[in-house]
Amino acid sequence: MKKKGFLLAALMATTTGMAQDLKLNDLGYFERQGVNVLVFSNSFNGGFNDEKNSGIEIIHHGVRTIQGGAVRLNNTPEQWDLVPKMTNRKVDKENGTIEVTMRYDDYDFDSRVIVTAKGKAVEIAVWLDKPVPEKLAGEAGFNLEFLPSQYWLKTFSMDGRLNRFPRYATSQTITRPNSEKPRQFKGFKTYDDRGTDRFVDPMPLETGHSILMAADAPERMIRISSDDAELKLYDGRMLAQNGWFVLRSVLPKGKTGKVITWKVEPHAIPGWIREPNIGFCQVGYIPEQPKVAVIELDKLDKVQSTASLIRIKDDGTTEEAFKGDIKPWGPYFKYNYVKFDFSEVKQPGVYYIQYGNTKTNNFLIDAHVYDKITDATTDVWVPIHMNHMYVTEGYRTWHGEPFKEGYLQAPESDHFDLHRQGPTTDTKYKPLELIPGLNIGGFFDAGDFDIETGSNINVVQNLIRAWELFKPQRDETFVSQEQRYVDLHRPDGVPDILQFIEHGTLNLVAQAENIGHMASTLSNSILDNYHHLGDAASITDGLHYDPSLKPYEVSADGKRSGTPDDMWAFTTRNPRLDLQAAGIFTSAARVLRGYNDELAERAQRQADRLRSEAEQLLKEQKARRDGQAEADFSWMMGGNITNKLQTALDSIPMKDEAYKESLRPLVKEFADYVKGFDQNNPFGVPIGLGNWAGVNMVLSFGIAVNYAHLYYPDIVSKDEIYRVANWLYGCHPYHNYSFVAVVGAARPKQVFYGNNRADFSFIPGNVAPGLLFRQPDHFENFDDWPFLWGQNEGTIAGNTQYIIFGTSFKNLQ
Ligand SMILES: [Ca+2]
Ligand SMILES: [Ca+2]
Ligand SMILES: [Ca+2]
Repeated sequence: MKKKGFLLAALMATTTGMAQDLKLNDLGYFERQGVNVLVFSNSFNGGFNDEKNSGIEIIHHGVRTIQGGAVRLNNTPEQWDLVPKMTNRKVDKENGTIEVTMRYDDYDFDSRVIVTAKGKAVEIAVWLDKPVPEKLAGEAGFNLEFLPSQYWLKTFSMDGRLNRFPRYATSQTITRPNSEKPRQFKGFKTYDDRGTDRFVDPMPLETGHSILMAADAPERMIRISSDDAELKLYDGRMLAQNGWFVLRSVLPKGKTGKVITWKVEPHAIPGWIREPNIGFCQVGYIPEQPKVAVIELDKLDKVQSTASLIRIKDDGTTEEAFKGDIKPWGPYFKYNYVKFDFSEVKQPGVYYIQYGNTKTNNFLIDAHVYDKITDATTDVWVPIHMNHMYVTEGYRTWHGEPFKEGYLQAPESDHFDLHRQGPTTDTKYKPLELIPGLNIGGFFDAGDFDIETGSNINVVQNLIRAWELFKPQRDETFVSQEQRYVDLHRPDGVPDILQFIEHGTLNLVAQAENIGHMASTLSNSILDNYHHLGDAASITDGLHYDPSLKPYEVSADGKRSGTPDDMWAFTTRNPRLDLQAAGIFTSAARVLRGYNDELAERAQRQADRLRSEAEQLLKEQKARRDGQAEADFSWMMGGNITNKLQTALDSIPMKDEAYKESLRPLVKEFADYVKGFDQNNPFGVPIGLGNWAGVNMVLSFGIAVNYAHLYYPDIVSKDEIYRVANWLYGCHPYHNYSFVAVVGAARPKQVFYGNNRADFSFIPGNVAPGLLFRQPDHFENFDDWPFLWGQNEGTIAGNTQYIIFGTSFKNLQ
């Protein structure tokens, strides 16, 4: 494998270069044992703006605790504050420096940082070729951000004055005129000033020239000093719950050249070796399946020759049930991997793995371990994400009924969540006119509360697939469309999956009927309520927006308000989306007939109409754009072998034996592809390296393997179906927690990003995106900091995909 060979070379190069001083390694970052200093290996990409993943970053004893090192325009930058575009990055191996040029187009403002290794420290210097623009003087500064969950409750001392990082944000703020606030992304505002025309600005916790952080915690200890600039420490959580602690120095006015110099010295524990991470399936194993733990090791760690499986007996004592050889796999990115195969242990019981001095938590070997893997997702996560309903569980209300005022026609606009409304509405409605009937059914997209039409189509499609193939009869949810009320753990005589299909279909059909075609999304109109953290019912005031009233004023009849918080429907017509919807409507009509005939009828009517209109529109587009539409379409249908096979397998129930036989070469090709992952990486599944971790890809792969085994057990053996379960439930890099909230033996992940996302908690059944890759060689999944959505946010499309994966997987046991 090409990548492996390259990494092996890189590994050897970095290992031999290892010394006590920070050295610039072949991967383009500064390294010493226990400390990595990255300089714009990851740049601010503009996708979701400040994702707390960029700039100068420090990976400290294996944990990325510091990032955001860059010239910034705010004391405590929020997600939608402007981020600098990296215009150049120069790694000078000879002189041990990395130089980065940054630019703010909005202010025609360029700056440079030069980072140089100096013994155990790095020097960070900010250079200006032109003075700071007048408008940014006193605002622009060099910032570095510290992860709150790794620093709170630890000590710091500024110029010898002792203090402690606060567990919760309770420092002081001032307000300043909006005219002094640097522009935010596309001119949006993250805040509601309640008519004061002032914004909130945090005051520093401390100011000085030398700060020592976490002297009480050697893994986090760091010393930063500056002779030429004042250091100010802020708490970013004052403005946004996902803010970090920020250390900054304001750039001096009117100066050019080297304007700020910091010395940054992260402490390294002498001889530090990262604790082995023993990856295994936390949910447990059925007796007959292959059982292989993947052990992730520091590249300087000595490999043990054996590991043991220890049984916990009924009297509480333990015994060694199995001892086996450790088999090397080799380096994969930052770490070295070995495997421990204990497949021959088949006796049901409670076990743990012991490798050297490292013991795992316990897990079960038992025929029933997989029986409940989808229950939390179907009983709790999915119903909580039902929009336009009041959702309750026991004594707890998850959310009230959201968006009672409905949705307005979006005017032409750019949007903060990657949506656009084109120059025409493609509807009969005037901009900002109420489109009736849209506030029904549908599912919240993710940690945000919009209805992404594409995702909602996926949801209905996923649920229909699970229903038609496996008919899950589970009924643990009470759903009343008439009362707009959902109660968890209260059976009502109707299978829940059927009710979820109905709920998704209700919104999609309402879009087709009332808009005339599918909306791209039903989403927030203002950024200030898009970043909402809490009860969905309080995102808007539930009253129709009336521009004739003053802001915050309510009409005498209590039905209208002057607050422009109503949601918008983005209605630019996309005939391909209409075609997808038409497909879903046909399937939904088939499933709903006999349960909700009226809705089935409406779905069928819209399916027929949308299909013929969309085909006509595509034909016209094709004629206009000379083949472009067809090219796009064939690109969509191409895809990789997993998608190609899945599409083919999905047709089997409708086709004859000859069709099934004709697929055999494709299935054989897929079987080789599956086996190929044993050489690609130690975990045997496709691993995504994008800015959103790859759980969807892993689930697609898992579903395809399950179906391939179901239809062609002679080509794809049963042993293959455990790959994805292993990965999801704990056999993966970084840590060994199950990625599915509450599913797992002793250690599922505990912190996710969802609608409850300010709470350092989880919504049961959520599936995390998983391992986020940071360039050039670091995987991570935080379990003490929820707010990194690319690793911790569950999505409605992904979680319903998990339902098919889990349902098909269970059915194969
Ligand atoms: Ca969204
Ligand atoms: Ca039910
Ligand atoms: Ca409103």
